[in-house]
Amino acid sequence: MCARKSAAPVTDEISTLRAQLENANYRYYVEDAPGIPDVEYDRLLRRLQELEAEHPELVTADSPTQRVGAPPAEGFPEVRHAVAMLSLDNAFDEQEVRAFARRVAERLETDEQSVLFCCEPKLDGLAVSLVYDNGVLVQGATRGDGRTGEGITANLRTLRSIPLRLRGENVPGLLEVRGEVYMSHSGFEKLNDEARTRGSKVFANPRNAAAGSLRQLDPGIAAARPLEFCAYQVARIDDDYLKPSHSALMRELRELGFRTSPEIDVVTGADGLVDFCDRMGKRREGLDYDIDGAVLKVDDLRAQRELGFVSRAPRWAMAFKFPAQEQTTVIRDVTFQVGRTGRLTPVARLEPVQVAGVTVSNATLHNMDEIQRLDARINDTVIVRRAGDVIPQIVSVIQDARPEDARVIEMPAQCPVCDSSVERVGDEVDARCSGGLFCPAQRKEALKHFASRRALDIDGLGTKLIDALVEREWVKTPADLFRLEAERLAELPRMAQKSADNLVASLERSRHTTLARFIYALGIPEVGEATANALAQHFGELHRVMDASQEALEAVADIGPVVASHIHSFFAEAHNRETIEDLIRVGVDWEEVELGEREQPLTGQTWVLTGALEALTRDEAKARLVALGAKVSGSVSKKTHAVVAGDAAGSKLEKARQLGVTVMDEPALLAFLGEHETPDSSESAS
Ligand code: JCF
Repeated sequence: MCARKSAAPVTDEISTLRAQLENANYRYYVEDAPGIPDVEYDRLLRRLQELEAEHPELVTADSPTQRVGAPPAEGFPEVRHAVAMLSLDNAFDEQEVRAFARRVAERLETDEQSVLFCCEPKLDGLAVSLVYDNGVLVQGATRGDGRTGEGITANLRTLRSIPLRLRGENVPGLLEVRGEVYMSHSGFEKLNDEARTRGSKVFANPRNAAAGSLRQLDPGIAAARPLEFCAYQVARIDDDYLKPSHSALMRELRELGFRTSPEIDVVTGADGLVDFCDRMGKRREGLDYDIDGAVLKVDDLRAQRELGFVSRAPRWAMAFKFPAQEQTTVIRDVTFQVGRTGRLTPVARLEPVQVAGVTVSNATLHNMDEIQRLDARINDTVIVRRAGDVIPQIVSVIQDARPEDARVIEMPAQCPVCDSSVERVGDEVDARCSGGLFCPAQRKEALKHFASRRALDIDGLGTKLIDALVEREWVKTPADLFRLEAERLAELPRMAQKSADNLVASLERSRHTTLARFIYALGIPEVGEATANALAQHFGELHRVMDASQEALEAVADIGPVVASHIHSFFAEAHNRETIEDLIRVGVDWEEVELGEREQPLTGQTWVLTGALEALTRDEAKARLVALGAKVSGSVSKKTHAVVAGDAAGSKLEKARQLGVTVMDEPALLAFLGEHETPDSSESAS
């Protein structure tokens, strides 16, 4: 016998659950501060679904359960917008932004520097409009042509950042809100990762992913996509809710439960506008979503009414557009670049094109697999994309534009630099030039590695200089570097006598190094800093490493058979042994690593601690790092080896991220210390 519960407690539980879930949504999506853990959210949602399944008469349109799995619609109904969805006029540079401020001030017959503007980043998504009747979401629609859009209410209901019911006691009888639906970079990456795992199609960019998701007839699909909504405009609202300014209305929208841009700012006059656009340009790379400019609005709503519209666009707003990040161009040729280990990388030579203010004429194609994935051929028209300071990428090939004379891209049989044969080992994706150090390209890269900061650290010996030295054949092997004379160096173009002297001085300094750095500098495939360190500590002496058997190498901690065989074959090559003897002949040396007093794992490294640690005090953490040979410093630079970031880490963490310095949290630090500490080192730390 199952006793039916009386209706009242169920109704209560349902409304409590709904309130808890909506609160959690609000905290998560609007305030960016999750109130409850995801598992708890899921538990509450499941409980509500259960109760509603038992009591279908209690299901309401605004219940959080209605965000998912509503039945598929039959095409989308047309929705006529009561107030047209406007387009904005564009400004492409500072001058046009200033002209906007001037026009506004003239029409308002006021001083240009006294007009307040409400500004925000321009999200690169899809505009939608939401209608609330007595606080309940009753309709959601796309922009369409501005007059008529598609009713996609069921899809929009699945977005947790769209309130199904407005918050608060006192909600307007009618509210129409506009905003942008978009996908964050992290959501997009996750979605594409999942698609890759399943073997299904990946989306080209977050905007396409968002658009594709909203166009699905099955709201279950939209529900599974990480879509977000950000409100930016009120189209209709009861008169008594009107505010004096746009920025005040935006604050009101937040109170009612909408997410608005956290970057929103009220600025003064043309200078304020220009400054805001500059700031957004700099912020752009750091944001987790795509923006394509900034939206600038006259803040005072009476002034907005006075200004009115010209044809379809308001006189009181302007979209400042960043230069486009994508352009189309043509692949004129594909050449192959040879790396340090002989790896051949295909590079597309493009018809030069301006992308975001920079001329792009090359783009990497990564490897033959990528060429196949893109189905790219020479003479194809392609879309190139430049994001921040990364190497330009080919996004896609416009297959319809393929000309008759398009040519298939093939891996050359001979190295384009030294003509040695190109080999593909086993099932490796990469093809390699077999020329080794006879190949000038490999020689250049090997020298760059040899001189790099973590190897011999030769200050002032940069890429261009190495290229020049190899091309003139002044330098063929690393040892030749130490035979360079200042007088000769000064003959190079753009090389002053002083720079030549400095370079010789820094070569002199770099001559004295450590065994670990020396081994690392040799550029043995698969031998990074850690392995070089391990070898130096284990064998203590270079000739013992050079003569070690495969088995002896495998006995070193963390060296497996593959790395051991790379090391063994490297030292088996006569020309590699000659290079080493030659380096010793020109005076490269290091202090002997004495047994028992060997180099510490962190010797030569600078670490930075920031934020609050829990398990360790700062002093303890510092002492343990110092015991391993590290220097602990208070400021982050590009020479910093790693930053340990505790709770509430601030600017140092940010700087580390900008510089690409390794960042560890406290658990990672503890694991690292646990791995590297020996009874010796922990003793000296305490
Ligand atoms: O972020 C946007 N894409 C965006 C578009 C922001 C706004 O404040 C907008 C907009 C389109 C029209 N405001 C209007 C009036």
